Amino acid sequence: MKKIIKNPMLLMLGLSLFLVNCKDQNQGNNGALTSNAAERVYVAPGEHDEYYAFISGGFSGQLSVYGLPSGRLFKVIPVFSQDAEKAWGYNEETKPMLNTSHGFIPWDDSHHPDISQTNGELDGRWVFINGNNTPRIAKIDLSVFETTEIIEIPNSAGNHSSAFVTENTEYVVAGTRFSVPVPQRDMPISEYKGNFKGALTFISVDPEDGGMDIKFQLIMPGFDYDLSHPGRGESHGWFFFTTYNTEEASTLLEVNASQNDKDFIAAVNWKKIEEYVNNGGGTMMPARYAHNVYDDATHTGTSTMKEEVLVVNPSEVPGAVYLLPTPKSPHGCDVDPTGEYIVGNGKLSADLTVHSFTKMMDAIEGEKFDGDAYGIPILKFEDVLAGTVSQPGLGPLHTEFDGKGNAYTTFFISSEVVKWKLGTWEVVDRQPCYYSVGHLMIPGGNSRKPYGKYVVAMNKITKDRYLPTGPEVTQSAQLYDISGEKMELLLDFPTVGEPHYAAGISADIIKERSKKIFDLQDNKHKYGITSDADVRVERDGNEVHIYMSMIRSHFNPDNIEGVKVGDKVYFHVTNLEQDYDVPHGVSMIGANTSELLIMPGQTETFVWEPKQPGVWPFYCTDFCSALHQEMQGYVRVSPASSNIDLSWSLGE
Ligand code: RUQ
Ligand code: CUA
Repeated sequence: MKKIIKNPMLLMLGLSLFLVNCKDQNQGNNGALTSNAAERVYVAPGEHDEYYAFISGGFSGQLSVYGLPSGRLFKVIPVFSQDAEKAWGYNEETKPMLNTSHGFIPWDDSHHPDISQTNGELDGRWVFINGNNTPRIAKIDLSVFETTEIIEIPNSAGNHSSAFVTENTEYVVAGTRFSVPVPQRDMPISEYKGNFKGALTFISVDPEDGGMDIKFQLIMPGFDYDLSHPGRGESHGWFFFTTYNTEEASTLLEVNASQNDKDFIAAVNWKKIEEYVNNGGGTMMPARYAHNVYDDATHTGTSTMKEEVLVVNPSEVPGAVYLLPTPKSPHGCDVDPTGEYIVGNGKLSADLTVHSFTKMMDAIEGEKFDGDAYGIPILKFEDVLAGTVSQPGLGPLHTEFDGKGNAYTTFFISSEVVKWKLGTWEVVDRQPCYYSVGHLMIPGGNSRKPYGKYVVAMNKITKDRYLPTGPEVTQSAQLYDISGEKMELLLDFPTVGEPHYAAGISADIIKERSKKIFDLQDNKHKYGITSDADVRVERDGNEVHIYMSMIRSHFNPDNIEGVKVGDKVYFHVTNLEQDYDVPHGVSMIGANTSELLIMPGQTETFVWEPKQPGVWPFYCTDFCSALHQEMQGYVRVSPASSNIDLSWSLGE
């Protein structure tokens, strides 16, 4: 029997949850709510917000788009989960996007969005986000606000230290949370130690079209890799990952993974490994993973199954990986805008640990090691330590930066945001969160140039903050003004799903590039049409293909006969509109799918398998004009044995 050692921090955890609960009772203290807070978040009707905020949906699998400072929700972009509103994962065009080596997986747990960068500054081209559960990285194109690529990550599990980009978006990086057998195989769980491995995956991003491809996987020891961030400036070329469970426990981790006084931040010199790989280094290993790409010209996704991946062991590239001791089960791993400071947010530590990149390089140079783990040199804690913020709060999770020399850390247990100074490590301000804050986000906070005007804190628990909605109440975000010495709470707004990380950017960078329509002449959809002259219905065995158009306020054709029970009826519907903000919808009674919502110039397809003879209506689901209610049609379905010819018409 293993002796279970009670950890004092775990006791504190319980105690402070109790404190949080007590605080609820005395609610009514709104923190630093100043009298003109409403004015400062008020965006007048017709006016635009200053920033976009892309807030992850956690277990919803999606990404929401908000405006700041108003907190208004503009859109939920479907990423990993089917979305009936937009037919994502329901129409034939987007089903391939949710394909994986495990088959069609229409859900995931999405945590950490990150916006593409050029020279360490946000360029607003794409947002990347991770799917934790069935490891995937998605790319959202910010000219259309749609998911246009998803790549599955083999040899990975609980893809959590993801999806963060390097300074020029050379790579989007995905680290495994759970170590697993690599390659996957049937083996006793008790043989975890030394046998399970943690893959850190570097996915290259094409500078022109953003195309993703796994460049290499670094096969690390069997720790848990929790979060990561890129180096920048001087430290560009390095990537930092927090680890916990360096004990390599496979059971009762709340105790067994809290034994070591220090875990590590793993520092990875990806430039060095890239060079090694470019010169033919690494080993190709069999691995099945899906790569799904949505083509804007064909408006269609394609899923390709890949069969191998390039793996690299740290021992093959001496000098590429080092371990920085960091107390105690660190969660967030955050790098300041200069690239000098690497903050390890030790969940179970009373102090915040900050490492220095310069000192790390000196220690490497001087070969001052403190042993190794599976051959990876461990640097001495004192040699790499820049400083500690002492006793700033309980349960530090994540840190962001304002670009003015300040850092802001969230404390889950003591439920607050704490502002402290880089270099002097003194705490200068603290504000409560309502309640149990996880991540926080300063627009541009993960770049060389943060916009240090607001911080958004994302809370796990809201209890009494809003009207109750049964046992499940909303999660929330809170907006603080950080332009002055003291943080000021301005606004509380509910979120979709559970927000983890978010990414914010000046609206000006994105809004000019936002697409208004798809050019009909560029529509290369296999079943698309560019005018009413091409409208038709074709039979191919028991498949019926309807080439249909839609324009205010009719479908063409709107009467179809000759369909039979047992047919598979494909509605390929093209929206002929070329006006901004005029989508049409289409839905069919008894169709085992959602409606389609088709943008101007776009073609989408749904399948209907009629089960009963009759005359069945379809209609437009999006209120498109004064005669929207007239936008409807009929399909006559005859018994399987009938010999009624296919025919179609409009206005006859
Ligand atoms: S992790 S708080 Cu993915 Cu911190 Cu959410
Ligand atoms: Cu078209 Cu409503």
